[in-house]
Amino acid sequence: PAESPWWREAVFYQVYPRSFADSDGDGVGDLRGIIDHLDHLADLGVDCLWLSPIFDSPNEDMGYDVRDYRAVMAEMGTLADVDELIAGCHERGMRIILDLVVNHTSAEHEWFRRAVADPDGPYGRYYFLVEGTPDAPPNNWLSFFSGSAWRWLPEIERWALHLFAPGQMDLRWDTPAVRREVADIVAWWLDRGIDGFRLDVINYISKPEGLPDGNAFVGQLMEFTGVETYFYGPRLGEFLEGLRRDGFTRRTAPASTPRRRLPDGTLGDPLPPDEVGVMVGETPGIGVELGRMLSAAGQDRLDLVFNFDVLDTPGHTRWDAYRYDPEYLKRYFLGYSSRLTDADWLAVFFDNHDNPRMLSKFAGGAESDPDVRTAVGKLLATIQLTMRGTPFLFQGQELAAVDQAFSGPAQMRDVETLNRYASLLAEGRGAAEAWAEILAGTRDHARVPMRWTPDGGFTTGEPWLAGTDRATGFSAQEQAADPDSVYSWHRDLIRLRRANRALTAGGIRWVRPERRGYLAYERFLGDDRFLIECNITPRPLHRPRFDGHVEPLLGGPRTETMAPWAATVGRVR
Ligand code: TEU
Repeated sequence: PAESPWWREAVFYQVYPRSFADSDGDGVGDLRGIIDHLDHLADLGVDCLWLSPIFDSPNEDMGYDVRDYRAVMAEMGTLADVDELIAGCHERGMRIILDLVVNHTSAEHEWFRRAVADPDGPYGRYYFLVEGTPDAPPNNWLSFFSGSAWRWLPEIERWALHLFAPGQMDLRWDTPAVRREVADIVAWWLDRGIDGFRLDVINYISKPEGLPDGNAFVGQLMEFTGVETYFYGPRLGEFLEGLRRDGFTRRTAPASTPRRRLPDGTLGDPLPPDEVGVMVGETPGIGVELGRMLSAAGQDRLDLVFNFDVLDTPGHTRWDAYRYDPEYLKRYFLGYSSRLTDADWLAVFFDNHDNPRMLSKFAGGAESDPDVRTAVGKLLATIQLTMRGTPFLFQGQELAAVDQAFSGPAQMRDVETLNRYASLLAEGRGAAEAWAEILAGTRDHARVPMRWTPDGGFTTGEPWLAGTDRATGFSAQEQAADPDSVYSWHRDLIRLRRANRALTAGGIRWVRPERRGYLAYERFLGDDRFLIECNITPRPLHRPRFDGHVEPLLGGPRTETMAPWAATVGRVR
């Protein structure tokens, strides 16, 4: 492919601003903190930042409940800080996208306040406000954060829909004014120089006429009654095409554009503005085929989708304290990547702010041994950064971040976690059993502050959420200084990708997939061929013969036996 779009060859890096770096000592990460650490990200070599929400919010769901889309959350800074951050990224050859949460708004958003003040007025149609009686909600849908998805508003004697927290009110996308409002928000931010958005639960936005009940069995299976009625709703494609057409096509010259980053990592002149801001869809429940319908090239809908199937071994959820089956990850990629045509493209992610760390899921507690932690951190980075697709790193992965040894619910901050704990107790589960489930799956594992220095370095105050990891050698300062660290491995791999398009735009060919514990493939483009080999087991692994001379690039020579969790990258001559 002569010139694939920039986001097919980019490495994305998700910043969770609340926990990245706090510059003013209030214990909450802020935009100035990100600006102060841009060189860490530029040195790592990532191409595009994705910031979890920074808009004004009461933080019932840590910014995923927006009160004003054109104002910055007070704890995080100001619009001037955003402008400085955008310029700082572009100057370093990086793009930046924000997190657009428009399946719902905060109940404190002006639109919702106006809707409640006049439910039969224009803003009443922005939300699902259903007349009824307090004893019977309109249907059997459940919220993802425990309890019914309906909230009774006595002052107007109506039920209001909230798929998430009671303060996250679902928008009615079938109301044209809502679609126009969202398109205007997108265009407003693109004019400021943003390069696109990650779109929060964007596949939920088209609810079916009549809001029918969910199938009780499916609800029990999926743990969320009703989800099958709206997770790929009747007008989803239409709404996405409209949002792209009316919002994401750049309408004026942005304040700045990213400088071109050359194959050797040096910086060139600013690029011309992208025709369209990138659209990355967070699409829980969307599998391979539906994902292709939403994101195949030429669809004019989304550019990339997150496929959640990678996160949990089949038959398990993040709550049941299982340890991930690495053979499943191999089957996932074998299956998924073998189903994609050139028109399709995979977003490759293992971690985000909603899930425990894949390193801990893989290592199953053995990561308390720093050598295992380092090996598994490098192994996952190798797969993620050489797999055919666009890698999305989550902050901390470059430091081999792990799950936390939280000791009780008082340490939790996540609304999903706290609601689930309360509902487990209400169901009569013992406190110890309920806590074990929460400890296994809480989103707070991934939300603890970045470790910049051996003694922390995130804040000079009390962090809003305290991490428990004190292991020596895994702060950014220590990792960046160690050529054999997980950080250096990420940086070296990203440099290798940038210098060799076989590793980004190239094809993929699996090597001896039948060999248990051995995950290996070639990446190739023209005469360039690379061999990636991984031992996805905690035991030594005998490497099969390989026809061709392999020049070692990362992880050392092609020994006959691979150490536990070892990964190697070589050029095939
Ligand atoms: O996440 C939606 C989502 O898929 C997860 O919340 C998942 O449904 C939930 O954890 C149940 O397993 C997005 C954001 O990433 C998340 O942080 C927000 O809480 C949520 O939407 C609501 O905005």
